[in-house]
Amino acid sequence: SSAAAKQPRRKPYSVEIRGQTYKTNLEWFNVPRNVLEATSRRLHLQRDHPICITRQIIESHFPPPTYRHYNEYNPVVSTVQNFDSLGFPPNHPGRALTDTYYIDDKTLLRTHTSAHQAETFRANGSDGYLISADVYRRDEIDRSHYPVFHQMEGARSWDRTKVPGGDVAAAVTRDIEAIPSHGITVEDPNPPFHAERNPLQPCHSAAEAEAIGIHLKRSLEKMVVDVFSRTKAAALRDGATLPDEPLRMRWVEAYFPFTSPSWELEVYYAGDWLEVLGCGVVQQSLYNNAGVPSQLGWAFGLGIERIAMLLFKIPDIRLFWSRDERFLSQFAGVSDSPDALRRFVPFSKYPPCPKDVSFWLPTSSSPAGGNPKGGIHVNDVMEVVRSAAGDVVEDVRLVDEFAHPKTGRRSMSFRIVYRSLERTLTSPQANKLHERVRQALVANLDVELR
Ligand code: FA5
Ligand code: MG
Repeated sequence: SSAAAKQPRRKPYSVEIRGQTYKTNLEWFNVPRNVLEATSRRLHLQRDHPICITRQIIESHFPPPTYRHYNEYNPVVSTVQNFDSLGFPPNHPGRALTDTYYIDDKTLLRTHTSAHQAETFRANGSDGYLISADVYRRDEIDRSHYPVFHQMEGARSWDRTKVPGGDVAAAVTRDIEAIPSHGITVEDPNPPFHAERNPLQPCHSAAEAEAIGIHLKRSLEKMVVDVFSRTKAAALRDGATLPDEPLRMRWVEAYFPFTSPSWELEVYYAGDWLEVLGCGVVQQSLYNNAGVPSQLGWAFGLGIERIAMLLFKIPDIRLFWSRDERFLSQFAGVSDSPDALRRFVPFSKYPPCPKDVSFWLPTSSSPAGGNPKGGIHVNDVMEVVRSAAGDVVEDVRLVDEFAHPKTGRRSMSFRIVYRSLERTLTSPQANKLHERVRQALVANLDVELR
């Protein structure tokens, strides 16, 4: 079996995802088994799961009938849905095999809920919508990144044909006045749009874009303020003494191919600014292509895990995937009565086992940085480690990279931190896992261990 372990796992000719069979293209298919298995979990729909509870709390800020809620979209989408329909250029790095999980050259696991914007703008009979779903990205491994996570997309549109004069600014301003004020000062130093950095779209009046931006920002700020007040209330229920730390939020300018102007919202958390969402004024071409050219409005996309980590004080993103009762039981009953919400109590802190691995790259490899054809991309290493050792891997970091001065041969060193969330790893167990990782690196990436 040790010889078998050294063979890279053969790629399947077809895969089943949510009851549907997809033929794979062996040159493109790059979805490891653990990621494939995650497609059936649907944590955002699992009652009393913190991802589901967080979704419900955010949804309560964007209620029907103004916002229609979509929670069942299939994770398998086309490159047109995920990229082209949103204006991503053909050479955008997000399309690379190193960043995205492909079934075949035109079919992939969505990397964001924006993949459903076009079809939802086309079909939606409401002024707005929310889409919650699992999304998939080849990415780094640490306590706030996991290859599968959940996003919520939101959008709100106004219709030119339904307002006098065809300018929606006044209608949007009336809707802003209906948003309850949250009483928190938010840092927002930039102008509502900026000719070079964050341009107004030619089809919008300045007043329209400005009003839409304000409506968007107030709606999201109010949601974040509510999440924080729930965390605070939970702490008080636990009898905790609170550090006198006010909520701090700030808006920063951003870029997305499908919105302009665009922003990201950051929240100050544990000594650092944490990005929780991206958003902006929807590019008019999306409405035009969806057959609703008289509409205009905003869209956002947020990371549900990021909000859930703030809400429950969950320290590690892997915990969301735990089936351990000591994790799940802490949220029992909260889907029905959100006021019963408690902060997460870690079962115990198990000791970390850091281990290094160094290897020579295959001589055919390209220069540093790696390209998907010849070289080794850091994301490829991340994935081999995760596939070989599973969720016991807490963190993987490139710690050294150099070329041999004589031979030019390249070497990489990674530090892998093993730490179970559920038990203490014994030293033989950690060694065994690390050996499995080392052999998997050889088998899958053709490296030579140093
Ligand atoms: C997007 O995915 C855009 N689709 C967001 C958007 C929607 C913009 C609509 C404009 C209009 P981004 O890649 O920044 O953007 O991801 C959005 C959020 O998802 C981030 O702010 C973060 O909260 C969360 N997120 C991103 N990567 C990860 C990850 N690996 N693990 C957990 N959460 C993540
Ligand atoms: Mg971002």
